[in-house]
Formats: sequence, C-alpha cells, structure tokens
Amino acid sequence: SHGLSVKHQRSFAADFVFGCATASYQVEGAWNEDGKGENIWDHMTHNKPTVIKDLSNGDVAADSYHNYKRDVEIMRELGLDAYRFSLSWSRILPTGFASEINPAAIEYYNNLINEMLKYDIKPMATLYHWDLPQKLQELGGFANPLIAEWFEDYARVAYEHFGDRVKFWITINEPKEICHQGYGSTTMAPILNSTAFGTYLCAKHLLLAHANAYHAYNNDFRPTQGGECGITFAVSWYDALTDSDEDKFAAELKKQGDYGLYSDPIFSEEGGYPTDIAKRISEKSAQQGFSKSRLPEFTEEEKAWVRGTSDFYGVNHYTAKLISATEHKELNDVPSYEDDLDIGTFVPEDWQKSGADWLMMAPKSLYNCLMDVHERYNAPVLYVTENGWADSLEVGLSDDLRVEYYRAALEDVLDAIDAGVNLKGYLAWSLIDNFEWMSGYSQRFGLYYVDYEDPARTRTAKKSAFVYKHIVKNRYIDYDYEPESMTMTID
Ligand code: PNW
Repeated sequence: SHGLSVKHQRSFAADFVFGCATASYQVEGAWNEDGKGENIWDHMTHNKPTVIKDLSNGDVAADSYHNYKRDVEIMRELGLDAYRFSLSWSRILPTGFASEINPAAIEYYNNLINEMLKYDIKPMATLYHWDLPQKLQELGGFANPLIAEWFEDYARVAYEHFGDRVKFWITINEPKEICHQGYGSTTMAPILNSTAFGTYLCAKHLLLAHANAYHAYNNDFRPTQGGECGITFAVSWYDALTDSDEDKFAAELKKQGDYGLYSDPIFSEEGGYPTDIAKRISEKSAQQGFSKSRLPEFTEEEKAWVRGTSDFYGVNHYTAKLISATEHKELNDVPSYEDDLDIGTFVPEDWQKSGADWLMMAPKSLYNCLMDVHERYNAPVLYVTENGWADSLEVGLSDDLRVEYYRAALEDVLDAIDAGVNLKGYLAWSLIDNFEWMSGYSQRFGLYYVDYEDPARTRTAKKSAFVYKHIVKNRYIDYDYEPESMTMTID
C-alpha cells in the first residue's frame, strides 16, 4: 500500500540488538533518597528553576528508582533484546570521589540489572549521561584536568560492582552537548556560558577522562569480564544548502565541530582533532589576540593515549539541518564556537515538525549519518544508541508521527546495513516519557506514556510501542500493521 512491498522482505538479522534507552536524571527521581548526593541538575533546577521551561525538575520524574520492576516488565512487553540506562555518579559516589561508596545505590543498580537478566535482557550501561556530582562541578567539572582521574576512579567502581553482569559500557553520552551546551553556552547544566574557552577546555579533558575509563576497562577488567567499552556521540545530518564549494565546506566544518572534534581523536587513524575546524579555531584565536588557539592541543603522548579507545561508535541520531557559508549576522564578534564556525543553518518548510523545535523528520537523515561515520572512520562497529521523536502535550497514545518516524529510521538502518555499514544494534529513545532537560515535561519521547499526575507514575503503551514490538518480534517493517487493541501483553 505504500509502494514499498519489495522492502518488506528485508529483515533484521536474528542477532541484531533491538532495545530502548533512558538516562538516570531523566527517569530515576529519588533525587535525595538513600544517601544520593546532589548533582548539577539537582543543583541548577533547585537554585535557578526558571531555566526549565515548565519550572519542573527531575526530583521524581518517572520515579524509576521505585518502579524499576515495572520498567523491566515494559521491556518484556516490547520483547527487547537490550536496555540502555545510565548510572547516577552522585547516587553511587555521593561526594563524587570513590573514597565513599553508597551501598543503597549499588543495591538499586544490582536489582535493576538482575531483574533484566532474569528475562534475558542485555544491560547496556552509560557511566555518564550529564548528571555530574555538584561537588566536582564546584572544582571546575570538565574544565579541571583532574576530571580524568575522578572519572576513572568512578568507572572502576562501576566495573567492579556491575561488570560481572554488564558487558556493554558507554563511558560518556554526547561530548558536544556536555561541553558546548553546558560549558560554552547556557542550554544545559552547569550553564557556564564560557563562550570562548568552555567548549574546548571541556572537550580535551572529557576525551582524556573517556580514555582513562577505557584503558582501565581494557587493562584491568576486560581480561576477566570480557565486555565491550565505547562512547556515544550526537550525530545529526548536515547537508550543504547548495552545491557550491563554500556551502560544502561549511557543512564539513559543522560535522567536524559537532562530532569530529570529539570522535576524530578516538577513531581517526592519526588521532587528534580534525584539521579544518582546528585550523579555523586557531586562526580566529590569533585574530582575537590570543597567544595560542583556544582549542588546547594534545601532547603527542595524550594523542596516542586517546586514539583507538572505543570498541564501537555509538550514534545518537534525531534530525538534520542544511548548512550554508552565509555569515551569521547576530554573532557580535564575541569569541565562541558559533563564531568560530560562522555558518548559516536552514530547515526546509516541508520537513515535518515535532513537539521539539529542533527536531524535524528529515528524509534519510539516519542513513546519511551512518554512512558518514562508516566512511569517515574506516568502517567501525556501530550502534544506534538513541533515536526518537518528540510529541507535544496534546498527543496522547495515538502517536502516529512517532510510528512514521521509527519506520523511516528503521528503513534507513536496513539501507545502511545493505550498504555495508557494520551496524550491530538500534536503541529507541525512549522506553518511557521522561524529564526532557531544559524542556522539562513539555515534550514526550516515550514509547510508553507516563502519567505525571499519578503518584504511581503509571505507564501506558502508546501506538508506537505496539509497532516497535511488532518489528522487534518479526524482524521486518510491516507498513500494514495496526494494533488490534491498545491492551499490551507479554508474549
Ligand atoms: C539526546 N541533536 O540529546 C540526549 O542524549 C537525551 O538525553 C535527550 O533526552 C534526547 O536526545 C532528546 O532530546 C540530543 O544534535 C543531542 O539533534 C543533540 C541532538 C539531539 C538530541
């Protein structure tokens, strides 16, 4: 009926990993229970509540701290192979330092992991998804080079306590969002707005922190635990607005700035930062009167330490933009990442809008990203570690646009696999509705609806949950499938 009958016959391999993802601050709640320490999102939302669109916070969120059994039940309803969750650093180490471990946190994650394993669901754990212990932020957070040691200590605690059962580790979720949004601007905690230096200082230290955590796993845990360890980047598709060389270069610069800056040092053959963006930052810095580049260089030793430190390339993908070399008019010559790039971004009118202003349904965007990473880094093992669609509040359980988005994305996945991309798994964002950072609860990304008015935070399957379940079970995309009823069961 969609003229896609040929594609219907393509299927996902039996060992292709299908799952869903969440993150600790977005779902757990229990922000100060059982000895958990304060993190930067607790601190910011409590002390500066107006930065969040609906003045909300993650104090309770979906209350997964108390509802983890229901969450695992949902995974079983969906028939998932895997679930990606993140560990809350300040729940496990209330002071941020590994000198003091909170036993209640170890118990919570043990319970969650063991419940998943009971039903053969593979736990995929992210060590850091944006909720830095506030105590460490007060010491500079990712602007302090010692973060590399603090993060390694924390990672070792996680491997020691959970690595007998967790065989898939993601050290850090989305370096660019942490560094640029958190340090270089004001769109994430700790809203430092250090536009000239924040992004780049954080980038270097974050990469060293990641590398320390990887080497710790590789040297001291992998020999006995035998898992995989890697990192995940936000990868959007940036196409040139026109065929001009200027626009093509602008699009390449944007790719380098948004993900290359963080993934070239790990995945490129030579290591270190991508050349065009590094050159641009260095030139701008010189013009601005700085004695050296605002992007701090790696020493040769550091370059070698970071290079090759990931067993897979995790892609979080949502959307696309068109990029031009047109000058940004509103930059005011303030040194910043935006000023360094100095590009224009465009979104065609005919791309379907979501409940989030930045998220559009862009044709083939996931396919294009997977191909770009595949070609840029010489065919690494890839996982899509997040992909999803935002509904605004009017949309309830009949989330037809999300269904359309997921079908198109999974068609891209099949195309990419056909084209030779070494893609091993796909995780939908998100298992359940959750706290959407600066947008609070005003946007919903879940396959399951969470009732925030209900103290029990009841979860109800949306239409997309039935569709995803059907794909996971049958291993192909059936465009004619419609759920018979909205009653979800465990098969
Ligand atoms: C992700 N982009 O961030 C985060 O990892 C999640 O915690 C978050 O809830 C989810 O997306 C939805 O916003 C993104 O460049 C970072 O398009 C960057 C982009 C998209 C999402």
